[in-house]
Amino acid sequence: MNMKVFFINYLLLGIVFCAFLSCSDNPKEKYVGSYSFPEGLTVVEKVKKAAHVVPSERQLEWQKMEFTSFICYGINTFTDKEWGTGGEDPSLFNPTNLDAKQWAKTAKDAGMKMILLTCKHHDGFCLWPSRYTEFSVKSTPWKEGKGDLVREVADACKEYGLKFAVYLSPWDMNHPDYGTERYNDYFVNQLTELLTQYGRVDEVWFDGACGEGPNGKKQEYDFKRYYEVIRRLQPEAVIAVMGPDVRWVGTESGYGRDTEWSVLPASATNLSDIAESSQQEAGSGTFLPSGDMVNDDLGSRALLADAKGVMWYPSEVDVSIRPGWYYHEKEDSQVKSPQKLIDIYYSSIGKNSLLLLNLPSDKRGLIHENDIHSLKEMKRILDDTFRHNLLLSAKNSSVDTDIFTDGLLETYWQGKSENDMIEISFEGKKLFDRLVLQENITEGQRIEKFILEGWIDNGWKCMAEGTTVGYKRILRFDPVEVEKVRVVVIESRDLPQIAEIGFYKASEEER
Ligand code: FUL
Repeated sequence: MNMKVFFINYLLLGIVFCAFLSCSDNPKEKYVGSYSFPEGLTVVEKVKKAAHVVPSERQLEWQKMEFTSFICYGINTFTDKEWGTGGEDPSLFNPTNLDAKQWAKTAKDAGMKMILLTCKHHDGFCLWPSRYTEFSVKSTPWKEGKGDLVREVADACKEYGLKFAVYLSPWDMNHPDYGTERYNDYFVNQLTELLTQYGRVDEVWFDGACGEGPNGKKQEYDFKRYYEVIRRLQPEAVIAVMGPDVRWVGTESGYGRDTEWSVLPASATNLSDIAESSQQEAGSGTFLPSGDMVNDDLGSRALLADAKGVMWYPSEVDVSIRPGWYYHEKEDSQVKSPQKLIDIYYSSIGKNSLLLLNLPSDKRGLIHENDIHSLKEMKRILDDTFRHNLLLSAKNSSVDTDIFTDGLLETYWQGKSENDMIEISFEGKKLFDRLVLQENITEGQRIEKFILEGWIDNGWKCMAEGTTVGYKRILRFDPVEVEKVRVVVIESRDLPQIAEIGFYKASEEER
């Protein structure tokens, strides 16, 4: 071979190799938690970068829980109020038959994975005997002041294999230091008690409410300091709502958005803060996502175009099984029906959110029979719907369908372009009206638009359509009987990666 041919051959090989690199999806391109856009990126480049932002380990574990329980309990339970005043007589707190195991069993039986307890609500009353205040269970007749409800719930969670989370209201209507810097010390002391005395804590939930304290002053919360304490003492715990790991969906109705992104634009200041305190690692993650978190559109291409960076900030839907967050006897007849809870399930878990459902315990210290009945029915009916994935009887597919039913995000189909499809043939005609999709979010959230098509009357017809998928998306549509379907990704931030697919026929009792 002469030198010229040798050179040309190598040049060609080089070009082919470079072309391969530039069009292949580099699986190693991952940005944990957040990514700051370099100057001069085009919208398309920004969108592609956003596709490679992935959850931190703690965020991923949190997301996989899907369904969790909130328990609002405290002095309000005994005064029949939603918000207290901080001036209540602690001796009013006197549950007659409190059984934290009944709470844990109820949550476990319903398929929930964690209990979040209101250790202190805005009134300042503590469910544990804090060393730093007398306004707690230790000043009550319950167990002659020797009780510790945080311990009882944490222990019950361990016994039932549930995770445990703490709600500690920064707003405190009782503490005399509220409104001064000393209050931040008090708050950190309380946080430290909760994070060191009860074993593992999986989520810390800070409410956004900031009202006046006993002196009529408002407090400047030192969130950065609070986050540091949590990261140091419980590095696996996510910090929710007023925190860097989990975002409030924006309503308390139980209904999430049709388009729910876990990767959102982040503002400039916020990005430097994130980099500094490194949300990626075990940093404190001080942040401020850009824009209004209750808007309908949180992640469109138009928003990304103006963004300085992006962050993984998934949505949590909190809603109560009753009209109020606390137990009120008059609401015993207003417990949400199983069908309403099922609708909420589809509108939260089925729309890329985690569902945090409040089950307020009553004055006895028990979750009321009516609430348990609704929950049990919800679980029974949903189990019935999702008992059998029709994909298990697929006979032919453009992809090996085993990867879609193994429960693993890490085994997935990757499209060859941003609009690609998977075709599936069943053994004979199948009747169904639910489609479940999951993206491999360990490599990012990408799908922006998809449709489900069925082979009907010798042609492909649209059966259902959706926008974002994320961790989980469930579509409900009128029952159709088909032998062949295809899941078509129409638009995606980068090559789509689908990890799980399910086709189901809903139980008649859902309606
Ligand atoms: C709200 C609070 O004001 C309610 O009392 C309740 O705790 C709910 C979960 O969050 O912001």
